[in-house]
Amino acid sequence: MIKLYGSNRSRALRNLWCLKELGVDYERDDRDHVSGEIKTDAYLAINPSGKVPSMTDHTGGGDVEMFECLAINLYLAMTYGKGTLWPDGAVSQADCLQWSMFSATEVEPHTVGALMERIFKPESMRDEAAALKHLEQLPRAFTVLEGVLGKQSYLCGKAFTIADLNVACVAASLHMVQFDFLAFPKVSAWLGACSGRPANQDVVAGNA
Ligand SMILES: N[C@@H](CCC(=O)N[C@@H](CS)C(=O)NCC(=O)O)C(=O)O
Repeated sequence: MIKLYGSNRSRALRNLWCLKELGVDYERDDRDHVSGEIKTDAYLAINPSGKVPSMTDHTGGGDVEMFECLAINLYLAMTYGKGTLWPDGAVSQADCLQWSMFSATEVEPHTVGALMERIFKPESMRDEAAALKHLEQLPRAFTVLEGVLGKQSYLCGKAFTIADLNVACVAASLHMVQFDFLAFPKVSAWLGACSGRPANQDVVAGNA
């Protein structure tokens, strides 16, 4: 059985979306990352960085322990989503890795940076100039996405894959800081289509 660690207030939501897309059974351990529950020795043995999410998978006697939400999603897609979330063929599979790394390195540092400065830091510590600096970096990445999505419906072609999920779950947080998608109509429509999928809507509604 798969076990996912992390509350609905954390990046575990990204893995829940993936699990729901795949329709596989899983257990939850919804420990909160603002408590000491993720710094215990038992938990640190699973995730030495003391963060959530983490995932274990003992299906069929296996012994998988993982952290890093986007890598967990890649594992889940590779293992349980062959031919759907994990497309056939080395080129499409490499594309999934490319977009997941793009999400983690070109998009997420700036989404998180902006969210920290506008929402998550205590009000007295927020820095609007730093938030704007992060937001100013994003058009470069979104111009890349706009170009690809101008030619095809999804990042790897005609079908929704883990590439879309791993980029959309990061980009979607920008709605919390009122990022203006006006200059990126293709990205905006694609993000709406990804976020509106029943699996994600289920997670957003708290049914996970
Ligand atoms: N790169 C990690 C980041 C994980 C992360 O920062 N998780 C937050 C919750 S969303 C956390 O556990 N924070 C607690 C801490 O930093 O001590 C991932 O993408 O999974």
